[in-house]
Amino acid sequence: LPDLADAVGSPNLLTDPDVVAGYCVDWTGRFHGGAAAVVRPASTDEVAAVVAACRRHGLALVPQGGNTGLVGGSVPGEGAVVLATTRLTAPADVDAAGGQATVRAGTTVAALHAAATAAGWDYGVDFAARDSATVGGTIATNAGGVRVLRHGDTRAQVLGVEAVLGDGSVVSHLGGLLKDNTGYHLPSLLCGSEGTLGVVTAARVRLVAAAPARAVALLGFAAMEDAVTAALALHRDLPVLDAAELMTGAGIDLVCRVLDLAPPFAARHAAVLLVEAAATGDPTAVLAEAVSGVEGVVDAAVATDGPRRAALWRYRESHTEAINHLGPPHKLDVTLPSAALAPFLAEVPAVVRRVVPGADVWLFGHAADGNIHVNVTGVAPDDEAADDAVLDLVAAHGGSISAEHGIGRAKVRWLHLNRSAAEIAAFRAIKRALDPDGILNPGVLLPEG
Ligand code: FAD
Ligand code: 2HG
Ligand code: ZN
Repeated sequence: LPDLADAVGSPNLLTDPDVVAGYCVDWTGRFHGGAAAVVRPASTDEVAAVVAACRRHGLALVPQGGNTGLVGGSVPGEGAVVLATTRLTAPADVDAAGGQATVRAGTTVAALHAAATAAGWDYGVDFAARDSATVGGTIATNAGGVRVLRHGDTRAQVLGVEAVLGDGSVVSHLGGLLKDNTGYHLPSLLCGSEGTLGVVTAARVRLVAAAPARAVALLGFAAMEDAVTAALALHRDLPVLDAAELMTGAGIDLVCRVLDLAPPFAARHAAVLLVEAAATGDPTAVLAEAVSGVEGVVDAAVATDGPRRAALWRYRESHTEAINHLGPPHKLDVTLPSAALAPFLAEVPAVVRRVVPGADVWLFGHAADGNIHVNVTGVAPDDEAADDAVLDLVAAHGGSISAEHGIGRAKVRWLHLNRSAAEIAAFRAIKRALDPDGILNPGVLLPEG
C-alpha cells in the first residue's frame, strides 16, 4: 500500500472496504470480486509507477473504465488492485483539419462525441452506455455498437495508442499518420486485449464526417425472417444507413412494462427493425423509398426531429436495462454468418428451453452485421447449461461466441469453440512477452495454465 500511495498520492489510493466494494461488481450484478485497493492515477507516469509496484509485489492489476463491460472483465479477483481510469481525462485534442483526435483513456464515449461534433465531425462508434463507457474501455473490448455497419468497430477508428505494458514499459505512437507501415500494429493488438497486455492511457482516433440530418423508422414484421432479410437488403441498398437494429415483440413489451412506455404500434408484431439514415441533407425521402421496396413490412413509425427519434431509439436502447430488472441475465453476444442468422434466431429459444425449461430468451441486436444478443433470464448465475447450448449452436452455424463484448471471465470456457490450440498458444506467447509476470487481468480472456 505505501508503494501504491507513492505512485498515485494517498488521496487516490482507496482502501475503505465500502468504497472499494463499488468497484467489485459488474453492471449486471452477475460477477463479484474483492479488491485489496483501488488506485486512481492521473497520468501515464503514474500508471507506470502503479504497474511497477504491482510487479514488485506480485499483485494482480485490473484496469477499470466505466465498468459497463458485460463479460466480467473489469471485476477484480480477490486481493487484486483496481486501476480506475477516472482521472485519466482531459478535453479531447481535436485536429479539425485532419479529422482526428487525441483522447485520454478515461474520457467517455459521449464526451468524445461532443468534442468531435463541436469541431464539425463525428465519432464512428456509439452505443447506449456512451455516458459511462470510456475510450480506454472501448479499445480494450474493441467495442462495436450500433454504427458498425457504416463505420466499423473500435479497431477501425484507432490510429495510434499510448499504453503502459505489463512489463512496465510505455509505448506511445500518437502521430496519426494514415499510412505508416513500420512494423507490428500495436493499436490493433491492444484493441480487444481486455486489459491483459497493457493499460491504455491515450489514443489517436479517426473522426468521421458529420451527418446531422437523421431519420429513424421503426418497422413491424409478422416474421423474424422477414426482418432479417430487410436489414440485410437495406444495408446493401441504402448507403446512408447508419443503424439497423432488430428486436422482438416480446422485448418491446418488456421495455414498455419496465419503463412504463406506451407501445410503439397499436398492434403487436413478432419482429421490429429500427433503421436510421443519416446524411448532410434530409435523408427521409431516400429512407422512405428504400423501405417501400422492402418486403414484409406490416407497420411503420417514422421520426425526423431529435426528441421523436430519441423516443423510437428508447425501445431499442432500453433492452439491457429492462432485462436486468428480471435478475442477472446470462448474456450471449454472438455473430452468425448472414445466411445462418434467421435459422439461428428460429432455433435458439427451443435449444435453451430444452436444457432449462423455465428460462426466458430475449433476442435483439445489430442485425445487419450478424450480431445478435441472446439474453437468458430465469437461470441461476452459475448454471451454464443455457450458455453451453447457445454457444454450441453458434459454433455449429460457423459463428463467433463473442461479437463485441469480449471474452472477459464469462466466456473463457468456450474460447476453444472459435480459436484453435495453435491460436491460443500464440495468444499466450504474446501475453508472456508483454506481461511476463502475468499481473494484468489474470483469469480474463485466456484459460488459466
Ligand atoms: P470496463 O467495463 O471498465 O472494462 C471493460 C474491459 O476493458 C475490462 O477487461 C477492463 O479491464 C478493460 N479496460 C478498461 N479500461 C482499460 C484501459 N484503459 N486499458 C486497458 N484495459 C482497460 N458494448 C458494445 O460493444 N456494443 C454495444 O452496443 C454495447 N452496448 C451496451 C449497452 C449498455 C446499456 C451497457 C451497460 C453496456 C454495453 N456495451 C456494449 C458493453 C460496454 O459498454 C463496452 O464493452 C465498453 O467498451 C466498456 O467500456 P468501459 O469503459 O465501461 O470498460
Ligand atoms: C446492445 O447492443 C449492447 O444493446 C448490450 O451490446 C447487449 O445487453 C446486451 O446483451
Ligand atoms: Zn450490442
